[in-house]
Amino acid sequence: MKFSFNTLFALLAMALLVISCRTSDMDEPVIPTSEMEGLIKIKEVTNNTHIIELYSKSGTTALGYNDIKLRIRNKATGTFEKNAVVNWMPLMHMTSMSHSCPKSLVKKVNPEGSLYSGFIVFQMPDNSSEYWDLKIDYTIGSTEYTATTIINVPAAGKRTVTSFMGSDNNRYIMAYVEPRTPEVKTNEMIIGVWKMQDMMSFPIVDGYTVKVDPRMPSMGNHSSPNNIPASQNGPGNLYNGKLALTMTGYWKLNLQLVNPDGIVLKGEEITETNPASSIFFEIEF
Ligand SMILES: [Cu+2]
Repeated sequence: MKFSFNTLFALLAMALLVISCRTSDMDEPVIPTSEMEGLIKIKEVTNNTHIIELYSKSGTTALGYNDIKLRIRNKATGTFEKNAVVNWMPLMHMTSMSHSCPKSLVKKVNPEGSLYSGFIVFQMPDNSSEYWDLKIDYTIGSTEYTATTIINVPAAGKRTVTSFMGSDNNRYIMAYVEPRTPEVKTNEMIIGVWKMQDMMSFPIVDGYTVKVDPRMPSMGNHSSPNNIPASQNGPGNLYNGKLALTMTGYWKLNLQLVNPDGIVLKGEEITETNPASSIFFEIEF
């Protein structure tokens, strides 16, 4: 058998290709690309063992409801941890005190994937002397890890979260969740309602109703037909309703929070003499 120089060269090239593929596989582990689709990295948080990558659709964090994803890369192996049990605690450090905000549990997006997901509702913006941070505690096997990072929550032009005292003397937080991209139609609407139990715990409120009256203040304060108040399809869930938008522009979504007994805890009906409710969201599209 006779090897030509060209055959030898081709074999060598193939061998190199296989080696280089293997190497890059180890650096960037294969993960279902679908779970990362549409996500932009917010930032990386580093501790001694891991780099935690935080993601959102916009690549930023904002006042109000935030859908946040994360994955945990092992510094030593370069692979993403798939079996972590993750908890998080957002904390606002104010000059006089500290407090948390409404948040979900952190869950795996796909059982075989490496992405974790949850939401956090920042109810107030940061400023030059007061800031938010996020403490991420996670367990892999029996080992506990932690990492903390500062989260930017800039003041916003439109109101998408409201915090108030109800007539039952409970403090509530309500946040606009969907539609993120409103359209001229009857939109599926999602709103979150939480009670401030204390500075650190903000459980979801069950069994209430949120009445929404969308108005266009610049056009005679007209409303829209066929809105449906937001309610839960089960305890512990966000609230679903219908939001009818008949044209593009600025809309004020006037709100009323109603308890299971039908008592309005906060917010007023819109009438000839009352153009706006004391609690509302704002959208413009
Ligand atoms: Cu605060």
